[in-house]
Amino acid sequence: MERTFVLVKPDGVQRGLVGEVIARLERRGLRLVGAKFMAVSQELAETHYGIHKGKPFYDGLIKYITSAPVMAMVWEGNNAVAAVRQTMGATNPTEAAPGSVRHDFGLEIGRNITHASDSPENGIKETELWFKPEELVEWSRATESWIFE
Ligand code: IDP
Ligand code: MG
Repeated sequence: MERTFVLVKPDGVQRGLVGEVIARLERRGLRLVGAKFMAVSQELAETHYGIHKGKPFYDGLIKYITSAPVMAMVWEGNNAVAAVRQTMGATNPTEAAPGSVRHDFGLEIGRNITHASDSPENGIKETELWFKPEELVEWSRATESWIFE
């Protein structure tokens, strides 16, 4: 089943939105397989956002993501990557769909509350970067067949 890596970024944590983000993903039907509340090292931040190195917002982005704790999570489900990106909304909160997390709680692209993997390949890559295998839990819910066809 597809896995995607999700972060509640420092602004989301500071603003007390960890529970809100988790509640939305749970309600959507996704299955939580890993979670940890943690500080982000400079090295981890630079690896995670390596693709953005050299862009004008890169230094600010690294500063932002290392500025306070984050809630790192892995969620699982059919089409989990697309579903979570949709629940989070477009990168720029003023372009995010109404009802999405970034729309409902954000105003600026540099304070957009969450991260979510943008492809199934990156879902795997980012999960491996942030979590050790033993930190992930394989389990199933009694409701599984009412959520997955
Ligand atoms: P994503 O988080 O929706 O995948 P990306 O384009 O991968 O968006 O950018 C990573 C993160 O970098 C964004 O979530 C946002 O926090 C930050 N970012 C992207 N573009 C800008 C910008 O123009 N100014 C400030 N921050 C930006
Ligand atoms: Mg991205």
